[in-house]
Parts: sequence; structure tokens; C-alpha cells
Amino acid sequence: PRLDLAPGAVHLPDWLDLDAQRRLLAACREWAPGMRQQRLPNGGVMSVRMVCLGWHWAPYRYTRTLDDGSTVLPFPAWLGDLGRRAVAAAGFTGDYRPDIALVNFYDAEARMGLHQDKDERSLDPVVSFSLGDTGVFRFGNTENRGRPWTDVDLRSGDLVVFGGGSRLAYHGVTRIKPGTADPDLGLSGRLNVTLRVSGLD
Ligand code: MD5
Ligand code: FE
Repeated sequence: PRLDLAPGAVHLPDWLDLDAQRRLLAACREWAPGMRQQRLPNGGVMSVRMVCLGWHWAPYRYTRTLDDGSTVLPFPAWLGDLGRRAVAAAGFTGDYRPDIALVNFYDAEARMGLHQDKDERSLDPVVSFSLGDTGVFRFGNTENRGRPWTDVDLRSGDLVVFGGGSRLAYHGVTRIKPGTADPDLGLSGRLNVTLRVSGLD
């Protein structure tokens, strides 16, 4: 099935079959040693653990190197291919050449407050893959952090593509539902992999 959250925001539940989920999870486990909790300029520390591929999210800009001077992990070609299949499945036309992946791990307590993704210079779609425990995703409006918003459960294997008029919508993750993952996957907590186009070179 295909669910339109709003113009340009397309939810394809269970788009990744269990085999594809296992492959993406195995890749996340290879990247996981780079995961860290980002410190924000306001002094806060994000509850989500993140590792970046292609470009490092600094916050609130993209850099080629991490704070410690190390080089960001490469963005693999196979992940770009998966992203192109995802945007096509969601009904978007035209080239899609993502060069950033943000891999976010949510434990049972982690959240992500409402924000806009506006650090990319390109407004090409953002592709989101969910693995593991269900997350409650809050999809807001483009004006402010207030209502109206819609809360959507994102389950393991779900694809959401955010483009067009939804690309700059406020959004966040209000909670994780512990113990909701398929035990066959072997993941406690939630992983979200987003693909983006930096518009940088
Ligand atoms: C997540 N991650 O579930 C979400 C999925 C992030 C983040 O929000 O910034 O890492 S991506 C959701 C998204 C991306 C771009 C635009 C919109 C939503 N949107 O317009 O609603 O961990
Ligand atoms: Fe975001």
C-alpha cells in the first residue's frame, strides 16, 4: 500500500522485506562503531546516537571531517541504488543522487524534537528507512512547531519519502515502542537511515 501523509510525503509500509531489512541492519552494524551522541550549540546532547556517511552533520552544517579530524565514512554506491529505487517506488520522477546518509539509533528513551531538515543545499527528497522497534513519527506543518501535526507509527521495513511540499515540514520522533520489533530481526531499539542530497561538492 501507499499512504500519502501530505503532498510530497509518501509512506510505503513494509517496503523492505525481511531479507532487505537484515542486509541494511548488517550494514548499520558495520557503521555503528562511529555512532555518537551529538552535542548541540545550545548545550544539549541529542538522545539519538548518530553516524554519518558521505558528509558529517556538524550540527547545523555538513563537513568533510569530524571534530577529531577523522574522515567521514564513504557513502556506498549500493545505498544510492536503494535510494533511487525508493524514490521511484514512491512515485517521484527524475534523477536522484543521494550523497549523505544519516544513521540514527533510538534506544527506548530516545526522542527527536520537532525540527526542519534545512542544512542540505538541495531540496531533493529525503528517503527514510526504519528498522527494529516501532517509532511514533510526528509529521507537522511547514510553518511552525505547533499544530496541525499527524502522528504515524513507523515500523521495521517502512519507507517514507519526503519531497515536494513536504521537504521542509517540521517533524520529529515522539517515542519508541520497546519490544515491538520482529524478534527474527534481532534489533532492540530503532534504527532510521535517511538518504539526502547535499548539493555540495
Ligand atoms: C527519523 N530522522 O525517523 C527521522 C526520519 C533526521 C530525522 O528526522 O533528521 O535525522 S527523516 C524525516 C524527514 C526528513 C526530511 C523531511 C521531513 C521528514 N519532513 O519534511 O517531514 O529518525
Ligand atoms: Fe529530520
